Amino acid sequence: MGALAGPFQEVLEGLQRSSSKQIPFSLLYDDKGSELYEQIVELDEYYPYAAETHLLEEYAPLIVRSIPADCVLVELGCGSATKSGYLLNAFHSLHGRCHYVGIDVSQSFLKQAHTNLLGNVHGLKPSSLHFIQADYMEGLTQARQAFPNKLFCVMWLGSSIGNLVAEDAVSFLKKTLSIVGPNCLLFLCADQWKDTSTLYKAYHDDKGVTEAFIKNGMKNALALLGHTVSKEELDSWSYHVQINSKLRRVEMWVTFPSGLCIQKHNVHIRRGESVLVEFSRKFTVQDLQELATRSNFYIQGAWRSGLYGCQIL
Ligand code: AVI
Repeated sequence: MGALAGPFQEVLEGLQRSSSKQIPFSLLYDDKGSELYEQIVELDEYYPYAAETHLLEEYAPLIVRSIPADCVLVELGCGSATKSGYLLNAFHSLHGRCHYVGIDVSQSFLKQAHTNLLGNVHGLKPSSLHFIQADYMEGLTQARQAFPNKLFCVMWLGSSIGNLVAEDAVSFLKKTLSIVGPNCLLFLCADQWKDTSTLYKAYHDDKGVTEAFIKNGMKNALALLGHTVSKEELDSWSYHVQINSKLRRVEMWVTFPSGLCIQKHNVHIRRGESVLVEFSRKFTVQDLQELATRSNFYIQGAWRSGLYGCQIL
């Protein structure tokens, strides 16, 4: 989907296609969607959140040894900074100091991050914490202006890179590099490609929370085109998850049994047609090598959770 178009244009472009209809995943995160996402990360089946938390909790002391002491830790989409807190704690214990910039669009998340970090990182001074309410690139630009000569370690947790197609992921990382400068470090969390059954269950949970999350995103897309979705209509849609091994991604689709026509915008969804609402890419080590190379980074260290605990690649 076009990186520069606004959401309305992106929805139009994605739904006016005669086949492979799609909507932008950003529409998933309105207030209701964000609430549902908070429930998703608590689900037993949704392993990525717990796995990443475990990895950071357990191995932060090892990970931070790769980050120079004078680095400013800059976090994209910091949320409440629960997971990054483990890294900050370890970094602060190792170096006796830690400068941090949290970037998020949500002011309430920034407040929570501030409280959590001060509570969880022993000895951290309030003056070492900075918060910027902005989108990622604007936030990075402001952070660079605030600390013009500092080495940055940009942290992007949460496996959100998986919600971008390969080209967009490369553009994103290149843009990051161009804003923060050639010597920056990147700490990126990405989910591993794994067995189909684990992947399927993580996105097709028994309680139907992910289904509600995806249908809500679809509803938001149609609302942008002026179509209000009733409860009956929403209930008539079916949700399905497809594991696309070729593209190494989990795809989340909504099917319209009776079709849908929004004449005013020339949108025609046929009976039984499906719309791709979200995908989540899962990576092999080789995929990540390729991503790094194409984005002008090189991999200095990697930590992977698995059957044998954490492995350094
Ligand atoms: C935010 N992102 C990393 C989640 C994922 O796993 O791709 C979004 C999500 N969609 C359904 N469940 C979780």
